[in-house]
Amino acid sequence: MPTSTFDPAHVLSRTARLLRGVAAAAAVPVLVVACSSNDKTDAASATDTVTISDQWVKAADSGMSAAFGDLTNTSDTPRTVVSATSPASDRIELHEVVTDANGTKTMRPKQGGFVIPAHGQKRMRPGGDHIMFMDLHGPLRTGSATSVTLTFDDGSTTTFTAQVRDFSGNQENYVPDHGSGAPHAGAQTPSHGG
Ligand SMILES: [Cu+2]
Repeated sequence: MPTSTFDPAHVLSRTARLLRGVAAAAAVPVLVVACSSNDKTDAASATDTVTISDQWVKAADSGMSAAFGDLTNTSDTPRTVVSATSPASDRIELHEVVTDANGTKTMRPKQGGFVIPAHGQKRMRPGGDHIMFMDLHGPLRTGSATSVTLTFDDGSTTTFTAQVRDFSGNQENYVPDHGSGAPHAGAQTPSHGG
């Protein structure tokens, strides 16, 4: 009758192999974690990857004004400016300018905000997209400066300072302000007899 022999050495080596197996299995998720935390450098907030240059604000005594400049995105991910604030105005909108069949330029809130392409630029210029100050607290005098804070789609923000400059061109109409009945075409826009 064969007796089953209890061999402590054998059991130990089996246990050691099992433990090595567990350790090998555990090593896989550790590597995955290491990779994903590495990838996080690509997902840096817009604050770190979007810069502005040539920024300025149009001088105005009261009412409306606008801020302009070039936004540059150095990341692999498109970024979107979704809103803006400034101590100069409680009500700020992101505007675009559209031209109707008569050549009349009109500005209106830009749906979806300002997209800055990956490794690209978003230009904000008179006659094009701009940061609209709807209701100034007080005069914006030439030579002074005001700060503007942009909020991005990832919730991060960036604040820049813009010099106030004289600028008299591109006096576009504003869509919601259609009650006045007085067409107000830009200086270079041909009259359409309205
Ligand atoms: Cu505007």
